[in-house]
Amino acid sequence: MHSLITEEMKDQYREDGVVFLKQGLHAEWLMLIEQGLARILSDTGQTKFKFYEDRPDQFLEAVRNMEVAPEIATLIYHSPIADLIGALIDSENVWYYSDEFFIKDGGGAGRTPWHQDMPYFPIEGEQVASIWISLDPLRKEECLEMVPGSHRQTRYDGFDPMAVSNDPTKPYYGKDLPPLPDIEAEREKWNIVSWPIEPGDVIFLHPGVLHGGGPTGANGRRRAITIRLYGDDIVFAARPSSKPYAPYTPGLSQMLKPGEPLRGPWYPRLRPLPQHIRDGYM
Ligand SMILES: O=C(O)CCC(=O)C(=O)O
Repeated sequence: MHSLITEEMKDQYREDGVVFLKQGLHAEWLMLIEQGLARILSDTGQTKFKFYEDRPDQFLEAVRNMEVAPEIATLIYHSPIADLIGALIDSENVWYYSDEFFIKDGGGAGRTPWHQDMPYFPIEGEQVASIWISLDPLRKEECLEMVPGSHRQTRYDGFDPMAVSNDPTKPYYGKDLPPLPDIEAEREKWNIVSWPIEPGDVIFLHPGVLHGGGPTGANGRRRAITIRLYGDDIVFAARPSSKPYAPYTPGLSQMLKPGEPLRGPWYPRLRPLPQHIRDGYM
């Protein structure tokens, strides 16, 4: 458990699904993320998804970097991130769900479309949180933006990542859930929060919360990583089979039935720190 996480923050997380923590992460962990990012960018085996195929700006996404960058694995096992999230979601057991770089570089990079993460993730439960970390100082308009409390309201379909250039609300599954509202077109109707960011500041976010990412200014740079962890009450939940789960976890639906605790080779345990990880340096 972690002393930076107060009872008020836990209440706020349950209520809003969004908590801002000023200087939650030491500069040495940021240096490790930067080293991991350099490896990811030069690793041709790691897929970098370009959000806006038709635009010159660089907006790339890379997922499950822990599996290919030892720097990110070290961060996830050994930094205070798992302790911070464990305290926030009130779970002594903490597992890794995924991590994701969102890299906006070269100036003038576009928005991350508004969405909730839960429709993409084959999970249900409350004890789950993402920590969003930017390596670069950001203006409020460039930050991650969120609608507090929306994790307790309507669950919308996802957006289709292949269609963001033309229609950032185009439904991902087009099946059981209502399509995303066009929040960007009606910003004044929504209670949107964000903050100016200094490196070291972090945002905790429930994956059911509506969120989107600010664009960067002409010379802006916004290299962010989100790390998603979960606790005891998270179970496997099926999603429409027309699309793969995000991130890809082939074989998962063959191993687990809906409602079973989310355990499997994709989801290493982080807390308590497993003995084989401890043995590596003790
Ligand atoms: O950084 C961004 O622009 C998007 C982040 C995001 O969607 C997430 O952390 O789930």
